[in-house]
Amino acid sequence: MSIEKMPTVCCLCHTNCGVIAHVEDGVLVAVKPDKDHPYSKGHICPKGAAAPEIVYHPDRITHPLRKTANGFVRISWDEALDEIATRLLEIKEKHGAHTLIRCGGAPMTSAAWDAFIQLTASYGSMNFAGASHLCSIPRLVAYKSVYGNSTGPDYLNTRCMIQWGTNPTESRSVGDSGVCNGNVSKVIPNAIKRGAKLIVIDPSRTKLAQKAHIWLRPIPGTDAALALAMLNVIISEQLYDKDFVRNWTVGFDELAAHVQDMTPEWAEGITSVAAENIREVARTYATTKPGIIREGNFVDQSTNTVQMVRAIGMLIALCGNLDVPGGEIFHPQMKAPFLTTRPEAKSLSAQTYPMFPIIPFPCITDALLTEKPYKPRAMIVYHGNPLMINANYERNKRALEQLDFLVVCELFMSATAEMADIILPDTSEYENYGTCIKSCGEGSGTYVCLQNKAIEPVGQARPVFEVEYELAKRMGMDKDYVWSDTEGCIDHRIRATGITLADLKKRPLIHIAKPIEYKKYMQNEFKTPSKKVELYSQKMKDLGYSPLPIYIEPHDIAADDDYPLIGTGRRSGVFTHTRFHNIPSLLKIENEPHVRIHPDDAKARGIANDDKTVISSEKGTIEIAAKVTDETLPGVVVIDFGWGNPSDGGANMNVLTSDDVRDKITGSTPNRRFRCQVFPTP
Ligand SMILES: Nc1nc2c(c(=O)[nH]1)N[C@H]1C(S)=C(S)[C@@H](COP(=O)(O)OP(=O)(O)OC[C@H]3O[C@@H](n4cnc5c(=O)[nH]c(N)nc54)[C@H](O)[C@@H]3O)O[C@H]1N2
Ligand SMILES: Nc1nc2c(c(=O)[nH]1)N[C@H]1C(S)=C(S)[C@@H](COP(=O)(O)OP(=O)(O)OC[C@H]3O[C@@H](n4cnc5c(=O)[nH]c(N)nc54)[C@H](O)[C@@H]3O)O[C@H]1N2
Ligand code: SF4
Ligand SMILES: [Mo]
Repeated sequence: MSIEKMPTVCCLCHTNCGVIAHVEDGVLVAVKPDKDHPYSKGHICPKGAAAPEIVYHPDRITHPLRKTANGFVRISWDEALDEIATRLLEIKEKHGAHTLIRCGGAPMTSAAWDAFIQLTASYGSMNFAGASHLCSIPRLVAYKSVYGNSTGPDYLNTRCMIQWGTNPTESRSVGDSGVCNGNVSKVIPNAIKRGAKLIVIDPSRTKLAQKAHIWLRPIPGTDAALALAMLNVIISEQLYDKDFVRNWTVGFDELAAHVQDMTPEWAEGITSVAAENIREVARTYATTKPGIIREGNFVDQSTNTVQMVRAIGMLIALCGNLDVPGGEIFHPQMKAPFLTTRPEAKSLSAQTYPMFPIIPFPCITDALLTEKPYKPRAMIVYHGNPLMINANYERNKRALEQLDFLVVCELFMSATAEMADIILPDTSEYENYGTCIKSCGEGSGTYVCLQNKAIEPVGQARPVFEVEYELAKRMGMDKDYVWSDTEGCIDHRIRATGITLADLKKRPLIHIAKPIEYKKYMQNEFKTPSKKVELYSQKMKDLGYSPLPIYIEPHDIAADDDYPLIGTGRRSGVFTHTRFHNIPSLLKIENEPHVRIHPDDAKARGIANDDKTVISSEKGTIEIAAKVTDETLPGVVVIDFGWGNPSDGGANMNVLTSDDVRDKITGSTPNRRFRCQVFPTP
């Protein structure tokens, strides 16, 4: 039998590398890199290559399952769909449509964003939650408040790159950059070869930090002070772009007065980064133009996320690096309205977090436990593992136990799926069509690409949009649908691009953007209330937030005798979040999670490399092996994030994290900073 080779994109992380699915006799036998893909250029990582293991894993959920007193039992699709429709209609009747929550995760394809959105809206609920309070959206809120949108870096023309709390060697995938997982795109090394400066701001000595011309190591959670001190230097030394400030900003005088006392010496006391190094970085960034600043995911998970990122946005704007070659570019965005009905219903958190577009999951935890503003009754989880990834695992578990009805659509028995009443088996990315719309930092702009259907669904797995439509029919809501299956849904979703699924089947990657235009604000202005870059935001003031960016002390700043260490987390290139810790070829590369601990801290506790340790925080305790290394700062321990699903037996770092104190604007929780103590396992 010959092997059919089908171009597609890997959807196992956000990078979406171009790959070739090798199919023999209807079986996915291998996934190989696509050398002709314009951005990933023949890169594949171990996860991508492990796709056949993932698709045919013996633990794949391949039938609808119902929870019974004796565990999960297989049921037919009709039984599953009938039961879901009946229960949801009962709940609506008894408690109201607003008590349904749709929860997602960190989607790598459009389907993963869209599934069950229409159903939830047609039902009458605008309660959408997911991981967004921990991922990218806090940043988006911040950049919107400063200059109307977020940007993508122009690596090809840049002369200075600040990589701020991001670890592209292992992860980093924000669709705009293409700088991820090792060599997927060599944009950073290539820029260095061309003479660009690399500044890394990261408490850990990552591989990237080792390549940096300047490396700053702030104490986790203190970066806002660093950014404000950089503003202080750039303003007091008049290193900013005066024409841009004069013509395109509001609030410069207020900002200048505000940061006047926020000197590098002030920030040194908070961040432990030497004042002279803060000055050097501020001067280098302001004078080596054009420059980019790529902030990583650490900024999202903080009690001061929006104000910290606003300060970073102001650095970009003040130095004249917005929408210029080699700077931070506003990429054209496709408007893709998905909902065909938008009930007037408000989301559960619309009043608490008016600037945040979806519900921060901790609000749902609160509502389940306190019944305020009301008690959610039902939840549909798609492509997410909310029990594992939110701060304060124990509290989340107690909260999810309060639901009357939980439906989880999954590939595997995740910790969240284990709590479900009904589990629906989804098709994997190789068993169904999909699309990714991406913009790339290498100059050629936005493109749409095809996630190709390479094989038929495994077992009884069914494509989610078909399932959603079947449910809508049973609930009398199908009149709201302009599609009834995956193909129809995709065409509806991408119609604003002028491309159809049929086009993509012929040509799996189609660019939809014109060559990049710079300084678009000259014609279009900035999408802020004043139409300028807002260094002072009246809108934020009106909402009761600081109109100027501020440093807010981490809630656990005070030294604590019981929990003297600061804990934070890291991602591994081998896994994605809570996924793949059951895949044999990946476990050969990393077979258990670790805590990285500085030799001084390890010695003081009698901990040697590979020793088992017990880590406790005020929220819980985990057991995990130690890696003794000076990669991490003294006093800071770094835990591998994502382990702890029932199938992997590893430790979940979110047992230790806290949701007590949150970012005032987005409800984000400090999943990257908590106080803890580490002892050797007795
Ligand atoms: N402490 C700490 N917490 C964190 C973070 C951190 O750095 N530290 N990071 C945060 C961030 S940035 C994010 S984005 C979140 C991630 O949060 P999530 O996105 O919720 O985490 P995942 O592990 O990716 O969960 C995805 C689930 O979907 C399932 N799945 C995979 N493919 C499919 C599919 O095709 N169909 C269906 N139906 N299901 C599928 C997987 O089996 C998995 O159980 O975690 C956040 N939490
Ligand atoms: N292999 C793989 N790739 C992934 C993912 C994955 O789970 N696995 N997840 C995807 C997702 S959803 C996301 S959001 C991205 C995240 O990708 P990135 O944004 O690159 O985030 P991380 O890889 O977690 O790296 C964060 C870095 O911030 C540093 N850091 C921690 N605390 C602080 C602090 O207080 N200040 C500063 N300055 N630095 C700090 C850490 O040491 C770490 O090096 O990766 C995506 N790509
Ligand atoms: S980096 Fe790996 S997991 Fe991510 S898209 Fe590429 S091959 Fe897939
Ligand atoms: Mo994320």
